[in-house]
This record gives sequence, C-alpha cells and structure tokens, in this order.
Amino acid sequence: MLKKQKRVVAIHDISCVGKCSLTVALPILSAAGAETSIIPTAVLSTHTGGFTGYTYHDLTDEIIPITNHWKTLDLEVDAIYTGFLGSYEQIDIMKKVFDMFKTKDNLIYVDPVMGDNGSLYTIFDKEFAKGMASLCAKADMIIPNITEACFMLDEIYQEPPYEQSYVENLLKKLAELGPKKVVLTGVAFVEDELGTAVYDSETNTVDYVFAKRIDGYYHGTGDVFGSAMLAGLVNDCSLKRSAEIAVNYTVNSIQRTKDAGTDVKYGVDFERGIPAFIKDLGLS
Ligand code: PXL
Repeated sequence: MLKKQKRVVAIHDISCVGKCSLTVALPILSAAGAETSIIPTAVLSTHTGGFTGYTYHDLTDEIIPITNHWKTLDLEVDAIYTGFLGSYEQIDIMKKVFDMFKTKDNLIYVDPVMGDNGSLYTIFDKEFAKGMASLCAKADMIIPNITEACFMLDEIYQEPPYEQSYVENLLKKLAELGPKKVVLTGVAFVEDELGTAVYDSETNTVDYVFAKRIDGYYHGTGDVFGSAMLAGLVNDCSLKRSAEIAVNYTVNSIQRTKDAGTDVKYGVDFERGIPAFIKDLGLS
C-alpha cells in the first residue's frame, strides 16, 4: 500500500521576487512528496536583502484565525517549519501555533532567520535574537547559521575556518536552549570548504557534511538548504543523510546560478535540480 502522505505546515513570508522563504519551501517540499500547507506571514514585493524600496504587507492578524479554522478540521500535521519572522508578535504567535499543533510524534522545525556573515539583517537587533532563542526553546530541531547561533547565545562571532571546539560548543549550547537536534550551517574547518554540522543531543553524536566552497553570497540558500533538509526528514532519511542530500542540492543550485551568471539577489536555480534531488531522496 502507498505510504500515507506527510503534511508539512510552512510558515514564512512571501517575497514576490527574489527566491526565498515560501517561494522556495513550497516547491521543494511539494517536489519531495510532502503535502505543504502554508501560512504566509507577510507579502513583500522582494526580500529585504539587496533590494531597496520593497513593499511589506504584514499578515500577522491572519495567522491565528487561519489556525483556529484548521483546528475545526482536525488536521494532522507531521511538521511545522518556521523561517523569517518580522516581529516579536509573530514570534509569540508561533509559540501559540506550536502549542496548538504539537503532538508526541511531529516535528517542530525552526530556522531562526536573522542574519549572516557576522551581522544581523538590517531590520533586526540583538533583542530580537533573544526572542528567536525563546522560540528555538520550543522546537524539536533548529537550523541556525553560525551568525544566528552567536547572536542567540551571546557568543563571539568568528570568521571561518573554525576550530572543531568552537563549532561543538555552539552545537551543545544551542541544544541547551531546548531543541534535541541542531543543524548548524556555515561550518568550515578549512578555507575551501563549507558545510553543516548536525548534532543529536540524545545520542550525543555530531556529524559533519562538507562540500567545496563556491565564492560569493547567494541569497535564499539557507531556505533551499532548510527545505531540502526537512524534505529528507519527512521521507524518513536520517539526520546525516538528510544533511548530505541538502548540501548536495544547495551546492548544485549555487553552481548552476554561478554558471548562468545570474544576479545573486534573485536567488539560486534550485528548480532545475529538482529531478536529481528527488532521485537522491529515493523517490524516482
Ligand atoms: O532568506 C531569508 C529571508 C526570508 N524572507 C525575507 C528576507 C530574508 C532574508 O533577507 O528578507 C523577507
């Protein structure tokens, strides 16, 4: 018999141009066979990184009415995936949404999207990082990059390459916030590689997955990676295998974008990698 389809709820903004957040999560999770329900938290004409003059229509007031309606439908939710959140109020609302849909088997998966390369995106400040840390405390799994980890933990940001002890200290402190599993991105031990560290605090195991570093800053890659990682998990891949699939998919998406000479702020070409990605997931 065909296995029951998993339902993921993806809660992110819609940036109409500049692929990131929902315009990345929805196609990737759907391609991976997950029914992807969405809650758009805001509608922007573009994302906020690299564009000026973008529009921002906040949808905070819609979130609880949407989830209240869902409650009347007895929806089964296998994973909730939150990303970019625009305000403290949205953080508080996410906590309520988790309480509404948490079961003993489902996965609360939080990407505390706030910054990169040692700085926060211009719309966030240090206080906001504390709010994100309190949301991470309610998650089963979180996927910060090193910058976000440092701001949430009040640790000093270092430039790569890293000592293993620096990375593993961050992993353990992130798990102490509450989530049992931590996926840390932007990890490198040597100059020409980049990858991720995955930590399972219950088995106390750390695994690393690296690829060759491609120079340049490609927007939306955190969302491609986070969505691909969750696609692996909902297809019952291990944490390490999911990270391998996600690293591979993200790096290939960056490479295609570089080869085509596309302006990096428009996001990466993840679309043309979908056939290889679903093969990696064992789905075709
Ligand atoms: O990719 C993360 C992201 C998502 N959504 C919006 C953003 C960003 C990063 O800048 O601006 C609106």
